[in-house]
Amino acid sequence: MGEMRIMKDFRDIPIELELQVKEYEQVLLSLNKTLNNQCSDIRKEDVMGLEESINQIKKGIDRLKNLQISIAAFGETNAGKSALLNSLIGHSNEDPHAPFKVHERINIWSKEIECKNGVKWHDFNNLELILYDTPGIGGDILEHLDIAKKIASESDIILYVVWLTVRGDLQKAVMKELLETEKPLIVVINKVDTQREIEIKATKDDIQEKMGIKESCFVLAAGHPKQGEPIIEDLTENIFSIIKKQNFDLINKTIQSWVNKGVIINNIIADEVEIAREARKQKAAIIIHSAASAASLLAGLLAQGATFGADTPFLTVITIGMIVALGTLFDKKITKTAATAVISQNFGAFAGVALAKAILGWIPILGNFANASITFGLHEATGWACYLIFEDNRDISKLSEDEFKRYKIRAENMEKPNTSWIKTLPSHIKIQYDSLVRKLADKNVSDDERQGILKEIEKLTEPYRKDKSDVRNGLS
Ligand SMILES: Nc1nc2c(ncn2[C@@H]2O[C@H](COP(=O)(O)OP(=O)(O)OP(=O)(O)O)[C@@H](O)[C@H]2O)c(=O)[nH]1
Ligand SMILES: [Mg+2]
Repeated sequence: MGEMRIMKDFRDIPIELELQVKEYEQVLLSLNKTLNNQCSDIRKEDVMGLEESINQIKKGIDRLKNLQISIAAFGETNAGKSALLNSLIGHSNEDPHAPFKVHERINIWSKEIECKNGVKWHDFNNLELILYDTPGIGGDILEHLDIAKKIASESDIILYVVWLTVRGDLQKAVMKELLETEKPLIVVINKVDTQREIEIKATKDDIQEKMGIKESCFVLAAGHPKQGEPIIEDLTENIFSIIKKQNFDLINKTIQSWVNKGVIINNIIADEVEIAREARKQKAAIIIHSAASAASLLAGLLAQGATFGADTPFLTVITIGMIVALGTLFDKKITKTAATAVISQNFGAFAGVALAKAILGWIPILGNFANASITFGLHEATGWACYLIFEDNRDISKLSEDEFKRYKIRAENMEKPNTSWIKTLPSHIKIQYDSLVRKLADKNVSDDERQGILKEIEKLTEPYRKDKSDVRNGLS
């Protein structure tokens, strides 16, 4: 019965570990996503902090995946350490292949073999438990104490094996030393088959009183009783509960601190990105608004009978200028060809082929065909569709007409920055703004100059933009 329960506990450890690992991997995934999506708006120190957290969490996950916990039996000579370890791994001491040698301490322990006696006790997927024997202390060979202490110092859990009372000062001093390392320590009162209850209690009281060890740290055992089966169930259970409660937690604690750090930086970066994104959206709004205004201005003039030469695609240059300027916001260099392709597909899709051709100047303008407000609307829709395409990091020259249409629908439904503040600009600024928009519509202005004008508009209106107050609005 007891053995069954122990095995069940044992099996739970890898399951818990796996769940834990999955959780950390999830965090890692989102941190990596942030790292990979980083833009120039993120501060370098934040990126570095994030990288460090990611590396540390990775290390922690590796530790959890290859979890190896070492357990050392420590104590005075003849306490039954080696026999106890053999019992734990299911070997009888009479078995010539038993890995831990009973009564072979002399000449066996030397510096060369000191830490190499580990024997695998259990191996469950990602969790290995390794048992280590140590030479008994308090015997004739002084060197044994150093070797035993070294092995203990490298182990995760210490089984301090005693038989009868801890008599000498040496044992007490060493036990104190081990306790100070704050490693989990189990005091195994061994060979209980040879002791009466009163003797066991005396041993326990003696240690408890002198060393101040908690009741819960004591375990009774008989690794190699004269008669019957070894008594090792409590010990096994105790070790498992320590592994579950302490070692696992220790590693978790380390990882968790990095997870926390990573998540904090992640949030800082997310804020930085959001602020940058919102600022970019506002810049896009002023570019789109100015270009649309310039285009509708032109359309209005055309409607009133102005002629610029029927073969000149005047509206196209403004639209191209708008798309190129929007691309610049996303560090994208958009070619005139690519922009023209977008316009032809887009306008065709949005406004019908005939109107598109008219606006593009590919067919002669007839009367008031080019309506100012339709032109404004088309430019706005095109601008925001391009904005979304750039934001999605898509190549505008590789989008199908259907995809353009979908972007157009998204653009129509998206929350766009309110540009009504342009109307309420201080009058001296408004005069400059209107003059720049007129320049934008001037067919004698070169493409480069048009980009310069858009930049100028951006700068001129920057102090009056309304993005600072509602940074978080409309962000997914
Ligand atoms: N009655 C009884 N005898 C035991 C028990 N465990 C070990 N012994 C005997 O105690 C003696 C010492 O056992 P070891 O396992 O060699 O003791 P140890 O602590 O490894 O000793 P060193 O290696 O010298 O430090 C052997 O004769 C074992 O048969 C037990 O649970 N009950
Ligand atoms: Mg031994």
